[in-house]
Amino acid sequence: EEEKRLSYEQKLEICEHSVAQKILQISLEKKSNLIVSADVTTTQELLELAEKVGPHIVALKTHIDIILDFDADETILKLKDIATKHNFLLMEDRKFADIGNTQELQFAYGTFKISNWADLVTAQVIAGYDSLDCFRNVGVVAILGMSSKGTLTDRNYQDEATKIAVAHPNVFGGVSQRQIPNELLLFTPGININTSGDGKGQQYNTPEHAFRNLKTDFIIVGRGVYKADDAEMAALHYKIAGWKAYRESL
Ligand code: 5FU
Repeated sequence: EEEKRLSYEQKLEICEHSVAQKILQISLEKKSNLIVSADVTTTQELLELAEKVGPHIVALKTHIDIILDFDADETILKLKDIATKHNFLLMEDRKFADIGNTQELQFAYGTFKISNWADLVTAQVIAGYDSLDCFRNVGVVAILGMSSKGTLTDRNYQDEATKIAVAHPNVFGGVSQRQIPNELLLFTPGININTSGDGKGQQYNTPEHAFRNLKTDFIIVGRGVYKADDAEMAALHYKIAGWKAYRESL
């Protein structure tokens, strides 16, 4: 079942979703396949990190509900300006996991109004195909497999989840620690060059593993960047390592 790794140019030909097209174009323009996970807890830290890593990334991944002082104008308008300036997308890692009607409310209402600003969101597919219908005007990255020790996303779950992801027009990508079909873009978290775990169940691999063995399209790095003494240098380092590993996997 192993498929040949396609280049970003080849993926542009087969991945028709508008968000897939956008992120692939940004990759080629910036020679980057790096997504930084901005798991910081204040608006100031979020904006400062976005400014620093912005030139090196294709997307900034957020967990917007961990921001202590969230404010639609202060947090989101400013983040959007930085994203426009440095040409990256906003990926909200909400991991929706409910029935369609509830997800529709969580997506558009409440404090965070994710539908107003996110270019792409993550969603579980545990509730089935129809639960993904609500994600209009956004790209969905389906959670197919998780990076943590003991995850329940075994081979059978992943195969069934992948069928839904491939079939649903709102879905253009998947998160996994395994290779997935070429019509989806693969996003791989659990990447860190300096350590193999965090003592809380997270398991890390290198960019080389992700590109060579999983044939991933994008690596997601959190603490490896935002905990570094110099987050900008760390982002540059992961960007270069990711691009080199991609080129070598072709
Ligand atoms: F779907 C997943 C997964 O399987 N593993 C993850 O680690 C998502 N993540 C997210 O990527 C997680 O919620 C963090 O936001 C980020 C990884 O951060 P780290 O600091 O690089 O471990």
